[in-house]
Amino acid sequence: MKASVITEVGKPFMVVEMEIADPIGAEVAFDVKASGLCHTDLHFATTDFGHQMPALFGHEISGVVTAIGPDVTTIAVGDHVVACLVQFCGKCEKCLSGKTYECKHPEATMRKEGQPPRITMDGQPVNQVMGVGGFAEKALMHENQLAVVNKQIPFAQASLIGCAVVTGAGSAIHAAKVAVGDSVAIIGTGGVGLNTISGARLAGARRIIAIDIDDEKLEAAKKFGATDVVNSKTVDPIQAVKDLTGGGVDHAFEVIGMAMTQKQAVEMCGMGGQAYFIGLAKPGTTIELDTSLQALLDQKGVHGVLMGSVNLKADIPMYADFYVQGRLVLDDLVTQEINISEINEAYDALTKGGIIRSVITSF
Ligand code: CXF
Ligand code: ZN
Repeated sequence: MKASVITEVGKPFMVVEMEIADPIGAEVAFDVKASGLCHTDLHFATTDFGHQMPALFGHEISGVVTAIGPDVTTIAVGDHVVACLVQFCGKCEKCLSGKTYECKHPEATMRKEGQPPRITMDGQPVNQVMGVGGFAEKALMHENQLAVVNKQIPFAQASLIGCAVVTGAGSAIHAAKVAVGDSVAIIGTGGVGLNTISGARLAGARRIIAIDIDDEKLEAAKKFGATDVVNSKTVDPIQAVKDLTGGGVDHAFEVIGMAMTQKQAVEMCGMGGQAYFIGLAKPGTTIELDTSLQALLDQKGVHGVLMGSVNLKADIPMYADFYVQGRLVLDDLVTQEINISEINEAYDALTKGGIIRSVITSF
């Protein structure tokens, strides 16, 4: 099959031929119909996070099931599926208490030592990053990482549910448990930030303040449900949020992954407000916080959020239904559809701005 590999951190993506095995156990094989270019894969390809090379990235995919292993119970041939990078065993106490995103045995979704590799290149195993490996024509994954979705949702839109939507919307709905009437600020209105806005709207937030340095992105944020927009290039975002809310928000989401904006998120919270770090920051990023008497009086909280605290088997089909019912904006997230050979150019364009998501739909 055709696939796009990274052989060394800092090297470009390169289209190559790979071999993919047949499903065994609880594995599902499917034709990839759409594969989104999430910013995380660019981080992983350009900064050393310790991924074994050669690596097959791509974790935002949808497709049609072609074969299943003998132990698969939740998915059938012909189903439309969306993948998610959250790996869970379904048996540990975390999974059984409903926190699959904190699973103690994520390795249960991978083949064991001694079993033949799922994916190879020139006979050598390829690292299927986070169990997905979506920059390829075909995929082979554990059924726990796949959800079956409504066939009415187009593949490009469906693929984005697997990461941008669950991460963004889930941060508001599940991690923050935004309640009807709450006030919310979102710093960074890229693919994930726009979905945080959607999640806050679905949860009934009264005030949804979008913050970015790009007026075009802020205009887009209004379509997703932002009630107010703040350009932090021209005004101080902390003061602006305090002015709009009479003291600060109930929930502030940082979706960029930078120390400066993480600190802003904490500072724009009102009394009892909670800050959520969603964006992936470079290794070693730190912030300083005032932990004196004021911290006790403010009663704020700071949380790291992984993948919007998603329970993927329940949440992904739910978001697909919301889209089909016209209650979740996804069409405006797909900026362009590309060929698998155009990943490098598409990531360059993402870095320069003007792109929300590029989605591979041809191979
Ligand atoms: C990432 C953030 C860093 C850990 C893996 C998941 N989120 C989405 O791309
Ligand atoms: Zn992602």
